[in-house]
Order: sequence, then C-alpha cells, then structure tokens
Amino acid sequence: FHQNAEISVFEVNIRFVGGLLSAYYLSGEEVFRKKAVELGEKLLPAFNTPTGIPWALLNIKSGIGRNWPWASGGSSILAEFGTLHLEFVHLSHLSGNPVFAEKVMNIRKVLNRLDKPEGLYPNYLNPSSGQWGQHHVSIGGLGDSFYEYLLKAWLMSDKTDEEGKKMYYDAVQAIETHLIRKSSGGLTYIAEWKGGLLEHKMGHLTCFAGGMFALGADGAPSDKTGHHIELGAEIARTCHESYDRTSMKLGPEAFRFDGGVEAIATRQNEKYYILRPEVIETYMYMWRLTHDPKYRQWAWEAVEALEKHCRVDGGYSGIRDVYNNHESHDDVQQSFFLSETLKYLYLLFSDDDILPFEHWVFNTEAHPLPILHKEDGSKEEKQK
Ligand code: DMJ
Repeated sequence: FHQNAEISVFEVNIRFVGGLLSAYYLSGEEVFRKKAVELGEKLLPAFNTPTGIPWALLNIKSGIGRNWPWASGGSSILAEFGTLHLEFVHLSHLSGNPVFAEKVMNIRKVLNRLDKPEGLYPNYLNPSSGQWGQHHVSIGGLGDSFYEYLLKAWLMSDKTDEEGKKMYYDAVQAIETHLIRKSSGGLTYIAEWKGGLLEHKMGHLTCFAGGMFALGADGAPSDKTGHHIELGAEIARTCHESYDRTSMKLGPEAFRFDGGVEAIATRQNEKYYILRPEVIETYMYMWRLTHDPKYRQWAWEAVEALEKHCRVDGGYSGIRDVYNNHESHDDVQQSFFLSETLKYLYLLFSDDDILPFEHWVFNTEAHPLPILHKEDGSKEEKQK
C-alpha cells in the first residue's frame, strides 16, 4: 500500500477493496476490514479534482492522479468512476467514516446535473471541466459496470436508494430506444453509439447485460417486469450463439451484425477469448431467476470447451483465435477467471441458497457483498 507506484483506481477497487470486503464479510476476520478501509483511504486522493470525479490513475505514495493518455480530451471513464459505489458505501458502513459514501454520492450529483444526449451516458467525462468528452456510448467496455452499479446500489440498499433506482431504469429506457436492435435472423443485440451513429458490434463484455436486465426485472414498472426478463433471455441467447458459431464453442472478444454476418467476429483482432466471465455470468442470473434448464446446459457446453481448449499444465489459458481448429494459447490466466468465471459456474450448479440474492449482491469482479438491510444500521449507529 505504500509503494511508489501508479495504480488503476477502478481495478484496485473492484479486485482488492472488493476482495477484502468479501473476505471480511465471509470470515468475520478483523484484519480484512482494517485492510479494506486502509486501502480505501489510499484511494481518496484520486477524488481531488475540480469536480470530484476521480482520476483513473493514482500514485499511491504521492497521491498524484492523472487520466489515461488515450481517453478523449483528458477524460475519466464512465465504467471506472461509476464502479466505486458499492465498495465505498460498504467502507463507510464498516468504518463509520462518511467520507467514502460522500465521494461516490457526489459523482451521481455531477452526472445528474449534466444534459445527456438522448438520455444516454457518454463513456468520457472530463474531471476538470465537468463536461462530456466524445459522445461514445457503450454497454460493454468503458461503460458496462456503471449501469450494473446503479442497479446493484439500489438492491444493496435494501431497495431504499431511490436515486440509484431511477438512474438505472431511465438509462435502460434510453438503451432500449437507441442501442438495442434485432438482426434479420432474429437475434437481439446491443449496439454501440458514436455521436448518434450505430456501430452494429457487441463486445463479449456487453453480454453481462443479459443478467443485469433479468436481475433488475423485479423493480421495473409493473407492466415491464416480464419484458426485462425476456430482454435478459434474448441477450443470453445471442451471446450463446456467439459461442456456438465458433469452432471452439467459446465466444470471441467482439462480434458483429453487419456485412452479412450475425454474432460472428469478422476482424482478426476480435477473435480472441481471454477466459472472460460475462456470458456465464448471464447464464447464472438467468438460471437463478427462471430455472430454465437450458442455462445449465449452455454453461456445461462452456465448461467442456474450457477443459478442451484452455486447460494447460499450469492452469487455464486464453486463446488467440476461437475460430481456428488448433489452439494458440496466450499463456495468461486472468485473475477474473478465478474470481468470476469459475465462481459463477459454481453458483450455477449449486442450490439457490448459496449466497442467495435476498442477502448478497456481487460486485463487478464477483466478490459478494451483503445487502445492508434496513434494520442493520451502520457501525456508528450501533455504537451510539
Ligand atoms: C472484470 O474485471 C470485471 O467484470 C469488469 O467489470 C469487466 N471486465 C472484467 C472481466 O471480463
């Protein structure tokens, strides 16, 4: 925690703060609570910007922050600054120090003050001017977990966080109108939006949204509950097709719906699979929420493909081209393979009372965090 090193605020939060919080809640060992809070404190200087929208990168020794040099006009990234909420609310809850929750509530305040093009959230926001960067919108890379955290913040608050709820359902409404399309072959997909023009491409990352829509179905306006479940089921089916249409039965990094193809990667640099969890994550939510056996069947197809093509002597490896008959391994086992892909598979084939949805939400790295039930109160309140 005291290295002279530059870290990603988002990655440290979702993997390390989230991991420590889960370890604490699952074990009750004080050391994990202490370390989670200590690490959270190390991240606070990232919020020292004119708007309070945090920097993407932070030197944890000096406390100096900056943004990714490639991000539109010095912007912070929506999926990064928008994916701190769950962990920071828990840090305040466990430490009795409101500063963490205040930082993330301020992010919402800034977002709610801004005009949104067609009700959509661009992926880039400048932390100095408080203005959007390029009007690129994605439910995959650069946008994804912002939407996930709006819904889960509401669920984690025992459905008391009305602001998070409203932001989530308003965003889904805009996504449906402007980004969700059906291919001529009948596959529903979520396109990307670039200044009003659609790119008919869906990333593997975007496949998490099937599970998100289904998880959010319950809170949707009453006439829309079935519709949100159906939307989740359709995204799950499309993402299953993206796996099924490869030689290895593992999905590519991105697939397209143009130039006569459907759910297939056409560019060489989009044909890789790096053990990502999103499709299996969506199967897990769909299974728990519908108990349709096809989701276990589809997940098992993925297990068999992982065993056949990704298993290597030292563990599991990513694949360079899922359309090739011969594996070319990238020799990397991403940490999310353990924390997410395998955990979601385990939950899919377990009973629903293991980490039940009434009591737990999963952070975006699949670290379970307990729902803060109304009667729980904060540590501070308990001490009083
Ligand atoms: C994970 O780190 C998280 O799920 C994140 O939100 C997006 N991508 C990876 C896994 O693909």
